[in-house]
Amino acid sequence: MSESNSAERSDGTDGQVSGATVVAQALKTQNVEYMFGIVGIPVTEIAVAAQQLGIRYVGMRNEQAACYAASAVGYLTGRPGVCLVVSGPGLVHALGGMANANMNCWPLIVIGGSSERSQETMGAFQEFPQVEACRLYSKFSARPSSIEAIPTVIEKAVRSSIYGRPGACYVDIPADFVNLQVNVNSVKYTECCMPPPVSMAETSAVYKAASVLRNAKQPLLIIGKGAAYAHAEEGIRKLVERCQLPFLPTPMGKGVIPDNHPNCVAAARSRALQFADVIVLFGARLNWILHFGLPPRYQPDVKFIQVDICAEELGNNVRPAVTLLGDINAVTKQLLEQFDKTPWQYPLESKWWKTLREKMKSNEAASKELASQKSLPMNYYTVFYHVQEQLPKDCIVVSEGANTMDIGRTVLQNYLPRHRLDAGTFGTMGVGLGFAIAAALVAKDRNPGQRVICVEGDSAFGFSGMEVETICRYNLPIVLLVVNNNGIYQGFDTATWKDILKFGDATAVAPPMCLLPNSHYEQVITAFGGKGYFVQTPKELQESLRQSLADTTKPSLINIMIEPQAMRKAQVNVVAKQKAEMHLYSHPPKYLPNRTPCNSESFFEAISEFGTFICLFNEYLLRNVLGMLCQVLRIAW
Ligand SMILES: Cc1ncc(C[n+]2csc(CCOP(=O)(O)OP(=O)(O)O)c2C)c(N)n1
Ligand SMILES: [Mg+2]
Repeated sequence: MSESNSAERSDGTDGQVSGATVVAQALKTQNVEYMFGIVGIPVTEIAVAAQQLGIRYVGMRNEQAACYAASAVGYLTGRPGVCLVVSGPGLVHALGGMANANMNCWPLIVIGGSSERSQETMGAFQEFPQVEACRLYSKFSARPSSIEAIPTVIEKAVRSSIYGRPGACYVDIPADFVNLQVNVNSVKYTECCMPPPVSMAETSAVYKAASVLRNAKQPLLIIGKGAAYAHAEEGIRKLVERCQLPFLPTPMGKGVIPDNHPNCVAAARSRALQFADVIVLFGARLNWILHFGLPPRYQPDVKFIQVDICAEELGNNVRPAVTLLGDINAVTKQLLEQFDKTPWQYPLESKWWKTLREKMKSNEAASKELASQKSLPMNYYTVFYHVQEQLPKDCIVVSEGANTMDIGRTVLQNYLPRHRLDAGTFGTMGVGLGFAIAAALVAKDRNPGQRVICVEGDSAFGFSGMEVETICRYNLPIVLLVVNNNGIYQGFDTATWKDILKFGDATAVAPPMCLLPNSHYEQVITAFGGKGYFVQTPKELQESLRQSLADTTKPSLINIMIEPQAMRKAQVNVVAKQKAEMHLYSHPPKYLPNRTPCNSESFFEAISEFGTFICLFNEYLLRNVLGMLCQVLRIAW
């Protein structure tokens, strides 16, 4: 591997350079642009050295959020961001971010300070087996053997994070390296690693895939975030339009082709999955988000064509009809070549298209009906329809929560690739503010004027809420929306909350999903100089959104009060209903009073990946709470 001497580049005085500067210079040589973290012993000097070399340093309020932010930079730019953490607890906090990045297949570098090597096993300050701890959460985890070895290890970490399936990598820097000086000429900086090599699928497999697709009666393309990461938007759009195929984005695949494209069948998601006979997966895994590719959510004989960068992914949970191993962008072009040679178009007047269109129409009508409800407090749909009306087309949407994220995803449109970040494959709450911070930094540098809209459930917001201070400190172009239903999935209004408390201490009687009703989250941002709004009506929501988007001088937070018992819309879904009934009646909740099965359709409906679970949960919640209240009332009687 070629190396370049650093003599002119390092800032060593008297021909000496510190370990901290070597770390920073090695990262700079690998084109790392952003570093997030929290300083302390022994990494403060690394952050300072990084800043001196032109790496942007963002001080966060918790390493978890810092790690989420660094990983989002990796997804958005294709170059890993760095998360810098102190030893022991700092590193442990970052593990959540590493796990999340690895699950999402996003590149990330974590640099952890660690206790001095001479004190190892002695109970040193914040001593922890960091390299071992990171192995489970990363693709590569190592400690350089000397200061001179730091550049090679950092190059390997950066390369590993972006080659093959992207992921998290860890580099451990012992405290005694940080301030130790070595001769500047003894450190060689490994050149910036090359961009990942582009691999293509076997020609025979491409040919077979095209043939399977041509013979499909009810085809469907599924576009995952792997396609977004691979910048495959142009090719996939051409394929969709040339062959007139229906497509479905996964949550973060949204925007690879705009959501308002006529071939997008997101509004008929369950129907499309359940009856497709050939499904092409572009960078989308058959995990829980896609119901494992298995019946009853799919036809038992559905033919999957899997396009993925990772060989180990091919064949997970199903036996695919065709596997196309390679870079998604390159493989899409290979497929397009087949349809260039022998053009083919799926008939737009087919029964399949008709079914999908009808289903989309009825689902959209049901959402619109809910959105138009005038009752107060507002429901989710009313809120999101008003947000959608004012959402800038090029904004980045960050979202987390359960109902907030799931319903929001169906209403809030994405028109551009890599413009949606959410709880992702790991379903992690707490990612929102870190992601928004990363997206806003990248936006500020590359698309000045672009806004980040961060749509948070009230519970989700709480996980990393103190990052509002970070947002204000760096004056980032973020509008935070907290969709406040006083709880996790659902909550109670103030009067009910007070009634519950009459029966005992909150730890004994408050349902576990409750949060304090009527919380004024907007005051969190005003504490730091941002603009806060407390809204209860559509008019207040519209006005606060208008003002927040018009004000480019400071970030804002809109706390939107909604009906605490608001739910997703009802839909007839026999599968979910059966599953829910089977589960509930074989696992009766503890407080369940004897009663006949509830036949309300609404509890058993599911339209997206959280659907079945949420339905079960709503039913569970209702039964528990009602049952518990009955019990409590009986006792009080
Ligand atoms: C790190 C983590 N902890 C806990 C959970 C479990 N969980 C799933 S969604 C959720 C919060 C949902 O409430 P909220 O954000 O208020 O959204 P809502 O459904 O009320 O709109 C929680 C705690 C999780 N997914 N991740
Ligand atoms: Mg909530």
